[in-house]
Amino acid sequence: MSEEYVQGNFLGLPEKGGQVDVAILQLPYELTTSYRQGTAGGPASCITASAQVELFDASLGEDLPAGAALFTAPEWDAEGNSLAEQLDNMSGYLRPWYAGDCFPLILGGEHGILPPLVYAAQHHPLVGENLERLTVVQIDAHADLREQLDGEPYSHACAASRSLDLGIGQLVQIGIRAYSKQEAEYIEKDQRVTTFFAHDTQSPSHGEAAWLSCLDALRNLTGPVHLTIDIDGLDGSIVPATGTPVPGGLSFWRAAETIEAVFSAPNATVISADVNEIVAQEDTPLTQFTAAMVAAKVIAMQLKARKEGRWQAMAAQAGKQRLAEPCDYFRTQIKTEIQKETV
Ligand SMILES: [Mn+2]
Repeated sequence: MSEEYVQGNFLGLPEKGGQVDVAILQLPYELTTSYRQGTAGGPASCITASAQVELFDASLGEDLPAGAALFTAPEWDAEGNSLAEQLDNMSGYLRPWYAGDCFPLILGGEHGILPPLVYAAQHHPLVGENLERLTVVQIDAHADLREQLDGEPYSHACAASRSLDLGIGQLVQIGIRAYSKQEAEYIEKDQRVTTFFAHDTQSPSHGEAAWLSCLDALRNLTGPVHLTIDIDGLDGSIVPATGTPVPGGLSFWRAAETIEAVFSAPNATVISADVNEIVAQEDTPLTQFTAAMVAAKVIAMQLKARKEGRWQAMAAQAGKQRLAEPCDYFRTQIKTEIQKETV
């Protein structure tokens, strides 16, 4: 714990005036989590649990924040009367954080935050309004490649397929172990999707070779990357309160190695990350603490990438106060889909 612990700030770290190098943005969004509810309180519980995370990261070789300015923004206020309006509001809220001057780390909230996040990320200078340039690396138990779940195409179970619909160039999935036949066929068929299944990487007999080839693939990524970490990608035993905990997942160290590999890729730039499906566990804070450790690892590796020249600010510091941009993409989209169905 830092000596001047500040309540409500990630890791309790004090802020540095108006400067923002890493922005911690909380999206307590919950609409479609299927098995268990509680993602709305997740981000705040993760901030609270982060008080117990050690500031020293061995790979960074320093205590966080290592001279950088962390800013924990007030929670997104979850406004919007419909699903489409909420998605638009989230996207509009995130967009100014993609100016290229800082690194946004988003805490969720259910995985349904991914499509509005990707829509906002297209405005990052390295993406330049062309989502084909963007690679999404997804840690998850689920493929999230469904067409719809219970009739809802923007369900958390469709987060990856909707992101592909938005036009991202590449999707790399890690930890996947719960998926449908239709999703398996999608993975087979769509050239943009590379999946490292848990039955390979976590296999007691051949897991090590599969894991090393996964890390290799990550280090060979090129261009802008968004890292989306559904905490249910980690083994259910360390995130038991998340919406749908699944056995057979990544150990904490495999999640950490994934983060290290993505950030160390010499020809890629990680432009943002999210840690989602965080749920406050009540008997012990294990789930939110695991999420906080994962988020702290992301920050440590971002600062290391900065130090080693793999991340540079591409715009002047825009400070803490950022006005949401109007966005009506999802309202237009969802209307169009409803019209299509009724025709
Ligand atoms: Mn997911």
